[in-house]
Amino acid sequence: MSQRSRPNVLVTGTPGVGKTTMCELLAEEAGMKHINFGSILLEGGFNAGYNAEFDTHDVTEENLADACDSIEAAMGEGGVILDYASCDYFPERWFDLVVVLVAETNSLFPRLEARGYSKKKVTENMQAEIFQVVLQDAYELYPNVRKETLTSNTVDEMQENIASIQQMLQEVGSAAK
Ligand code: DAT
Repeated sequence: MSQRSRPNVLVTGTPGVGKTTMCELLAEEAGMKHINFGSILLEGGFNAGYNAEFDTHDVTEENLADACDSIEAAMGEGGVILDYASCDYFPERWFDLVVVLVAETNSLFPRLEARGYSKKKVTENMQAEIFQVVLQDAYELYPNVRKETLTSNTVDEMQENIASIQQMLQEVGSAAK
């Protein structure tokens, strides 16, 4: 049973949809703790080194398990916004709300290009968004948690999303799981 006093939310979605930008603002407004899981993998050394072919850091199952262990205490305390482009390894018991951010291809493409991603990496991420890979994973993996899909094409939409997530967090509370 969950002992946390405040709800946790997972914010997931394809790279570039706007997770980190929104999570930083949400954390500030709501007085929550923002955990960027990608940064934990990189900065905490939970990776198997840079892979030039795929322009990314390789991450093993053991790395993921260790990185999850490293945030277990914070998740147990509650009031966490967990931000990551995949949700495969996070236990359902961590979350009171799961938000999948999505963006139109016209919005996403220039954001990925602006990051200096290789053509291959831009294409992979565009395809992942079009085929709703992360969205489908989230809806399959967390059957018992409230899930919402929010579009993040414009700054106005991002601000609306921040307000509606705060409302949803009040509605879900930190249900015992
Ligand atoms: P993610 O964390 O999902 O990879 P990000 O927050 O780093 O994405 O955002 C990628 C880029 O897009 C960044 O330059 C900020 C911009 N951006 C994010 N959300 C946006 C929005 N709703 N409207 C316009 N630009 C946005």
